[in-house]
Amino acid sequence: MKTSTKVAGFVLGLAAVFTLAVGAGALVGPENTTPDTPGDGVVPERDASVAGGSPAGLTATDNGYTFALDTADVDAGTQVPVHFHILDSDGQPVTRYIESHDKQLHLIAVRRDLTEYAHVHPVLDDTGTWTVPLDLDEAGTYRLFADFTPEGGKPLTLGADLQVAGHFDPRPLPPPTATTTVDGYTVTLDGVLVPDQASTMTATVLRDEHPVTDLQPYLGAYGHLVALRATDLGYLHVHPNGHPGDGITPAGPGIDFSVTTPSAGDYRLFLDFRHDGVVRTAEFTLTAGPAPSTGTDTTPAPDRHGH
Ligand SMILES: [Cu+2]
Repeated sequence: MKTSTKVAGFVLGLAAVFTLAVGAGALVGPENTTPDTPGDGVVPERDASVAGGSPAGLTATDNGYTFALDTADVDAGTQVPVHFHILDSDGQPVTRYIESHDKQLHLIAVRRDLTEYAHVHPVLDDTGTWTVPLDLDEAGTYRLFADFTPEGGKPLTLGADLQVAGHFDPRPLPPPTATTTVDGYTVTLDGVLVPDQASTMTATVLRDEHPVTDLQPYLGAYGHLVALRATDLGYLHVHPNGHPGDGITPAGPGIDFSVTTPSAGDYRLFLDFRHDGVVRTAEFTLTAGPAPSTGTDTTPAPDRHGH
């Protein structure tokens, strides 16, 4: 069948470009730096909304696509069914997507005070309705990020708010810390976030103080790092340098990421990693300081008086 052949071509093309990018160590920055025209063999274009500009996820509509929640408010509870659509510029539900990291769409849900984080994978029906059960025991306003690539479009991350009714106890942003524990694992995030510059961050995973060297791939990577800017929940999704099975990337204890933060300020970072068959999330607060003012700036200042 012609259509499926074409789709297979797209997917193969995407896989090829993706592999090349990883091989060159170029998989840097947010997920939406993946190619916008998979299969064409063109050099991937970076999303201009990220490099040196705004992070993703700050709007519900971008590039003609809209993230529309069927219901914008629900009662607190466990496994609350959430339905939504991705609409095209004609208001029609999108039914065809290009897979990225094994999924057609990744949904991140986080309460706006940067607690209650979840990264889940909704199910699509053939009318274009996405459905996912979310644990929303804690009331408050949640930011939902839909991270996807529509067939024939570029990768996008759109954001929308979901109001969860009930008694709301906002919590302050946890103080900056580069080390955190989850389920007996201690994870340290080394490196310095510098606004507008790529910096290498290394997550090191210990279990009961022993280095973990048999991390398992989760959605095609040893780690998925989501960074949210504390002020507005601007969204960065970063994947590690290297990938499982490339012969050079170790399965821990260290996972290297190349992170470019869009501005100075506080960020909450969520690292998903898989070990012993369980995906866990380590959470950090880091502050991106001002760029170093001495010695490192090799960019000549623009000559405003030039004649
Ligand atoms: Cu995902």
